Formats: sequence, C-alpha cells, structure tokens
Amino acid sequence: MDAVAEGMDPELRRAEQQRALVGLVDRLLAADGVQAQRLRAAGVRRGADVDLAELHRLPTVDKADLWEHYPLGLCAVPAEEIVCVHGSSGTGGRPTLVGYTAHDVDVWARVMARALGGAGASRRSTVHNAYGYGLFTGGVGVHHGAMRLGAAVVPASGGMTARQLRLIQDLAPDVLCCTPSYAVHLGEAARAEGVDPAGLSPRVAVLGAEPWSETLRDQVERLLGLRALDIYGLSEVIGPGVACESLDSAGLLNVAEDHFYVEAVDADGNPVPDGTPGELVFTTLTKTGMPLLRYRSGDVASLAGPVPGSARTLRRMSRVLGRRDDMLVVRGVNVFPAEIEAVLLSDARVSPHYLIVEDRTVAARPEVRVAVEPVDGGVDTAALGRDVAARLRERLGIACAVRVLAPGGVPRTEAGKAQRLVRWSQGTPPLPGLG
Ligand code: DLL
Repeated sequence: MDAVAEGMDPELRRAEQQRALVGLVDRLLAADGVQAQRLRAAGVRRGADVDLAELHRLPTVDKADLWEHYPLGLCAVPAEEIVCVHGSSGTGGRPTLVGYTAHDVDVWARVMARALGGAGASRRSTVHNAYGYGLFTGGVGVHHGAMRLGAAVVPASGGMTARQLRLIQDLAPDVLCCTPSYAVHLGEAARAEGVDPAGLSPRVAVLGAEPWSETLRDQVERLLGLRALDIYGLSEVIGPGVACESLDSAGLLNVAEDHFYVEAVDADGNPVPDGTPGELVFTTLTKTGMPLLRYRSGDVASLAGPVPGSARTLRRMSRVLGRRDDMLVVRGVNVFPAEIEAVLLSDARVSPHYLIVEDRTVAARPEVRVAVEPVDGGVDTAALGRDVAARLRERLGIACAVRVLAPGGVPRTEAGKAQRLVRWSQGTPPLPGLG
C-alpha cells in the first residue's frame, strides 16, 4: 500500500486537494481555452478565488466539449509537452482523444500500481494483461502500473484466446486483468478445451471497462476460482486507475482522490449526499496535458467515506450502476442494464452472454427485448423464457419480451468492450429473429 497517498489524514489530504485545485485553475486560466472562458464567465480571475467547498458552483465540461474541440483542443500545454495520445472509440464512431504529458503518465503508473497493489499484487507477481493495447487505455494503463509495481507484465492484449490460455498455463500468472465478459469467455474457452478454469493460476482478477453486476462477479469467481475486483476509469480522466477495489475495501472502489477529485450530482447538477446515486463529476487535480475541471462522466454511482478503521482513508465509490444515457425508461420505470443483468444471471440456467435491445421501432410503444442463452442445450427453453420474463416483471417492475436463443447465439466480444445494450429504432433487428 502507498501509505502516504492512500493512508493520509483526510483533513491533510483536503488541504492538499485545495492547494492542487488552485494550481489547476491557474493552469487552465493561463491556457486560455474553453475552460478558462467558462471560469471567467463564472467570475473566477485566479486560482485563489476557488474553494473546494464551493466547487459544485463552478462550470462543468463534458464529452460534447471534447468533440467540439477535437482532436486535442482541451490540452493546456504546448504540443511538444505531449508524449502520448489515448482515447476511446466512443459511441457512434466519434473518438475522444486525450493528450498526456510525461508527468501524466507518471501519475497514471502510480495510481495503477496502487490499484494492483490493493488487489494483492507485488513485485513477485506476474500480471496477465488481456485488456486491449492501443488507443484504448486498458492495456497500456495496466502495463504502466504493473511495471511501476515491479511485477512482470504479460502484454497479451485482447483476442486470440487459445494463445492466451497457453500463456496462462505456461507462465502461471497470479493476477488476471481484462474485461469481466472476457474473463467469462476465457473460462468457457478453457472448459471447452478440457481444462478446469478454476484450476488456472490467477488468484485475483482486476476487471473493468464495462458495466457488470454483483451476480456476474459471483459467477466469475466461481468459474475461475479467484477473487474478482472491480476497476474503474475513463480515458478523459486518465484511464484505468481512477478508482479500484482493494481486497479490504468492502465491495466499494477506492477513488484516487489525491489526483482525481470526485463529486456525485443529481440531474440538475446539485450535489447528492453519500449513498445516493448521482452522476460522477471528476476534477483532475494534478494532470497537466489535458486537465479537466468538473468533467461530467455520465456514469452513475454513489459515494462513501473510507471503511471505518481502515488504513486506507480514501473516499470510495460504488460500482457503476449505469450510464446517465443508458438508463432505460420503460413505461415510466427507470432501469439500468446492469439491473437486468443481475436478474438474468440469478437464474442458473442463463449463460452470462445476453443482449438487451431497446426497441423503439414503434415510437409510441417502446419495448425492452432481452436475448438470453441457456448454459447448455438440455434446458427447456420455453419454460426458461417464461420464468425470466416473470422474474424481470417481479423484481424490476417492467415487462420484457424475452427470447431464448440457442447456446452460442449471442455474439461474443473477443477484443474490446462487450456490447450488452443496443438501441433499435429502424431497419432489421440487431439479432436475427429478435423482432
Ligand atoms: O474503459 C478505462 C478502463 C480500462 C477502465 C480498463 C477499467 C479497466 P474508456 O474507454 O474511456 O476508458 O471508457 C470509460 O467505461 O465512463 C464507464 O462508462 C465505463 N467503465 C469503465 N470502467 C467501468 C467499470 C476505460 N468498472 C467508460 N464498471 C466509463 C462500469 C465502467 N463501467
């Protein structure tokens, strides 16, 4: 554990955050970009005008600002200071790009080393890193952190699952890093080859980059015989390592709030109390390449203080409950896809591969369609469909059209993030026979 950063007296940390905030605001004003204009319009002339306690009154930025100033218009340093660019492919093919300075890469390595350390990794560890390497921050981010920790990192990247299994069997990594859906895929692929997935070497998996539920966590832990921890991050803020569960964080994720100050706000932008879900808003206190003041992430989660009595004093966040814009509003009921996942996977006959389709082909009568697969071919599919539909209605209060496909019918994601939610408003159904 990084005793100074993670174990600091919260009051001292707050004083450091305040000092860093003043520096950040001065940097943004000097860079004179869109964030400076907004700050000036809000009456801020210099960093010393800003108080952490009043942060929620300051203007925000969001993805639309990044798109508008594409590719690197929000960078606050001269181009020669940027040492790498990452980002996400984003929805609708619109990428978001982020420029990092050497200082930012250093911060990234530190917070990722901290995240891996909290999961029990050490210099003696071998980290099998099956997050994609590329523009996506997952592969390179974990790589930086594992190297900083002094562990041996295997840069497996995404895809080529048979080769990944070979590497895992030959190198006996104790830590697995990938998306939760790829962890399931790896386990199933092992089983298909006659290898007991629970007998593979990893003792802990650090899984993230896409929404998942407690129920899927239970399944992954049983399938692979390990502890599965949740890691969260977004490229705009740094990448993976913004927050991560540790073995002792009691199911919530420690936020690296010495670098990334977090707020949770309601739909009107007002702060919500701890324990109440709200949209996460991040301020990158120490970043220099593309610093962001109050970035609206679109991710909904709740915040909490540290575990009482724990050596770690960082604030924590819940798992991401959903995205502000992924919330399905079905006949007045608000549901996040992860809640549907939890209901689906609570039935042992249902495999973790599913697809939720928000059907708006008839605008006046939106429908939620759910495609599921049985775990094996021997299941009575008609009964399964009826039972799942009944449970969704009972637990979430929504009527869904459930379709049970043959095993293997839901497309798998070998590289990148699994797509669990599709919006369908015209044309052919996203999966054959789903209309
Ligand atoms: O997904 C960074 C990352 C890589 C995180 C590897 C964890 C592990 P982006 O591609 O920019 O960055 O996508 C960020 O993914 O705003 C969330 O909506 C979602 N997301 C990331 N982690 C989680 C998670 C990386 N643990 C977007 N649970 C974020 C749920 C997550 N959603």
